[in-house]
Amino acid sequence: MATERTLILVKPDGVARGLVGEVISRIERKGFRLEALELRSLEREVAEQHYGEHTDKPFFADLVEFITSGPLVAMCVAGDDVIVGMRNLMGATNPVDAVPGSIRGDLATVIGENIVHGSDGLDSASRELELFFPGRF
Ligand code: IDP
Ligand code: MG
Repeated sequence: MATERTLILVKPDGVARGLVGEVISRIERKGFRLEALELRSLEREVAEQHYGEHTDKPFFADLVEFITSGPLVAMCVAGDDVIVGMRNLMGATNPVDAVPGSIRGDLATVIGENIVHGSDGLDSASRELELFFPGRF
């Protein structure tokens, strides 16, 4: 068991649908802690850096377009094994495969609008937290 931090986003679809409270509530009920929270829009450059690993994917342009399409909520979430814990709370990337009980399994239907982002490892967590909350963690 390790205490970790991760970057969680409620993406523009989640904000537009009024699901910020729902997502935060699930995070808090699980026992994870909010250490930073901000409602903001993403500049294209930040979005492209955030999703840098997907630059060559066919869906990259749509992904950047979508994540910059409206306000999102960025959070630093901390807790025991929070990186994998949040990935489990979120559910599979494609809501079709996400189990009921998970955020994507309960609340989303299509892969392009799957409500939440969560860092997928220690390295991406520190890189993404630095991108969204420079110098704070
Ligand atoms: P993750 O969000 O579960 O970590 P990634 O593979 O890192 O999933 O992909 C980032 C985001 O890009 C996904 O959350 C999803 O919104 C979108 N995405 C991933 N794969 C596809 C795809 O095949 N078509 C369209 N969008 C995709
Ligand atoms: Mg990912």
